[in-house]
Amino acid sequence: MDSNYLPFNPNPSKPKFKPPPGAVDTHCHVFGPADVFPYHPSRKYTPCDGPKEKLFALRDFLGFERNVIVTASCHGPDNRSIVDAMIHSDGKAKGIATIEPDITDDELKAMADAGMMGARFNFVPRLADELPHEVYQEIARRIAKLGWHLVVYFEIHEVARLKPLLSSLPVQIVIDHMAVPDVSKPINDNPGFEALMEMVGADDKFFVKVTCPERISKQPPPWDDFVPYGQAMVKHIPNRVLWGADWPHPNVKVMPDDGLLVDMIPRIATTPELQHKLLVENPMGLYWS
Ligand code: 0GY
Repeated sequence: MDSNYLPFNPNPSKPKFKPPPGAVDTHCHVFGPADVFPYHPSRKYTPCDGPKEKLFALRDFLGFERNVIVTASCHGPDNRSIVDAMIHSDGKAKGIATIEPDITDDELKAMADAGMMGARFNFVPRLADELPHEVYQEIARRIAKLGWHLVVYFEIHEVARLKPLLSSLPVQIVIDHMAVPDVSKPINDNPGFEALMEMVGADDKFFVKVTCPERISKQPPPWDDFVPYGQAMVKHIPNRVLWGADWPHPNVKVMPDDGLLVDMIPRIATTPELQHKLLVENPMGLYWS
C-alpha cells in the first residue's frame, strides 16, 4: 500500500436510514488480496487490500442486498478478483470490467457468464492514460453484442470534449460520481454541471451515479454542499440515477464512515418513491433483468 493511502474504516456506524428491501450498491470495489490477485504493473496507486469477504459483510451491515463491483485502475485490465467475488456472491454481485482491445470473444463470454455486465472507461488522468477514441469505439461495438453497457469516469470540465464520443457509442452509459462537479459553486451558476444535466437529460442512454459526497464535497460530513447537486440530479432523471458507497474509497483525503454515506440517501432522494427507484428499480433494471 502507498505510504499516503488511507485504509477503509473498519468500524462504520450503523446507518439511521434503512434501505428498502432489494437495495443495490452499484459502485464498490474489490482490491486483491494482493497475494492472490496482485495489483497491475500499470497502476498509478497501490491500495490497501479490500477483499470480497469484507465487502459482503459491509453490504449486509449497511442493509443492502446486492453489489455491482466496478473494476478499479489499480487492477488494470485484470478482472480476476471481480470474477472471483461474483462467483462467491450467491448471485448477489455483478461486475464491470476493464478490457483491452486484444481480449478474445471467448474471454468476454466467460466474464459475461460469471456476471460481468459492462466495461469501464477511465478518463481521469491521475488514474489512467486515455486511449485513441477508435479503441473505445471498437470496444463499445464488441460489448454491445453482449448486451453490456459502459461505465465512464471523467471530470466535469470534460463534458463538452467527451460528449461526441459518448453520444456516438451504441450502448447505455453510466457516469460515475456525477462527473465530480465543483459543488462549492452555486448550483444555478455552474456551467459544468449545467452541461452535464443537459447531456443526460437529452438522451435516455445516460445513467448517473449520485455517489461520492466524501470525494466531491468541500466540507466535512454531513457534506451539506453535495446535497443540492445530488437532489437536482435525482429529480432531473429519477429513472436513471444509481447509488453506491464506493467502498473501500480509493484515494480519498479523509476516510468516510460508510454509515454516514448511507444516511445521505434520504437527503438526495427525498421520498420513498425516489428512494425505491434509486436503490431498487433502476439498478435492478440495468443489472438483474
Ligand atoms: C472510484 C474512484 C477512484 C478510483 C478509481 O479506477 C480507480 O482506481 O475509480 C478515484 O481515485 O477517484 O471510482 O472509486
